[in-house]
Amino acid sequence: MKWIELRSDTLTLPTEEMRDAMRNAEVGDDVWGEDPTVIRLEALAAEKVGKEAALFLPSGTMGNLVAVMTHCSRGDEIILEADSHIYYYEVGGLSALAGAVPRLVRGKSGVLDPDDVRAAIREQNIHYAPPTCLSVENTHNRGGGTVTDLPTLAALRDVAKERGLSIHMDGARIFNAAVALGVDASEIAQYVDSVMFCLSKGLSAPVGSMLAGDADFIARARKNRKMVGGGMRQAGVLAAAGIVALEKMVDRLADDHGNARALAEALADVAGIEVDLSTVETNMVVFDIGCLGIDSDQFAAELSAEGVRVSTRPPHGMRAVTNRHFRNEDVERTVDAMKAVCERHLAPRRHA
Ligand code: TLP
Repeated sequence: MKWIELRSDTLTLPTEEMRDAMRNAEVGDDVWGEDPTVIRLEALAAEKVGKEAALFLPSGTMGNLVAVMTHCSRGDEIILEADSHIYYYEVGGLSALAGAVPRLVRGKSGVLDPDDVRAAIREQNIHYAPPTCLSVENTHNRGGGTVTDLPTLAALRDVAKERGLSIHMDGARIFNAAVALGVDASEIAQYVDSVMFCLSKGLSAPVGSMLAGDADFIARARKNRKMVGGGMRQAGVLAAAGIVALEKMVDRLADDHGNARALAEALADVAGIEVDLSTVETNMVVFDIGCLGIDSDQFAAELSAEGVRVSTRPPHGMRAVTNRHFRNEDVERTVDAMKAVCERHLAPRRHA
């Protein structure tokens, strides 16, 4: 049976072109600054987001951690959306390792309201941790892949600057946001001082994320990356795949968005599934199965037995992430599998 894999776009496999590029990559010791392929990737990444410089890291988590370490001193306050990946899914590294104190602001499906952020930045007082950085996630994972648009980003930037804060973007999926908005990623990134983005999600590289910003910021970030063990020696074999990701894999994200939309619209008609179509802006479909009387883990296990894998958002939330291995013709099989699971639980209730 061919699996339908919707747990995450992180599960995408490298393309043949990436494997060829990896095999043939020219390499050197990147800690010594001598890996020509890493140097090429860093220059390309900086250009794509319109920044002076960029740094190659093994993961998005390390990219965000290094960004927080570089923006904040220990004990500084960082303002984040309440369900942001940095806060929710990165093992508390922002505090445990970077020493930053999170101050959370709840957005609408992950999108921050600049007025709420302004209200959260407290005037300085002897009692408070100094607010130093604002972090914005675009697209927003737990929000359902939602996009923060350019006017909102401009307003968030203005709020941060009015109060002397730097601004970081967790842009793990910035290219999904760019495709959804129909703009270059650099137009999005112009509003932030630093941006982290992943090569290993919808862009299909096997490993790697980038942190971009001005040259001084990236020089300091490079030192912090070394401190947390992210200096990678002959990393050109990985960077080579990243170059293919940035050059060849961005435009096709539109297919993932179309497939997510088609899947969401079909799921909206399935009894037992609740989906808010207004949040389906990119490659994610978040839905709720609470009315089936089972929890997320059980739903995922039963769906897996039908050949479809999705991820869970306990207690009753589910997430499906479209990616290049999921084709338009897979929508029907996916929906049929979901219907089968729902029916199994709804039918006895109807007869009760
Ligand atoms: N997200 C993963 C899981 O960690 C939840 C996924 O499957 O979506 N920022 C954002 C917005 C992310 O979604 C992720 C990964 C990261 C950062 C971290 O990237 P990695 O996995 O490379 O450390």
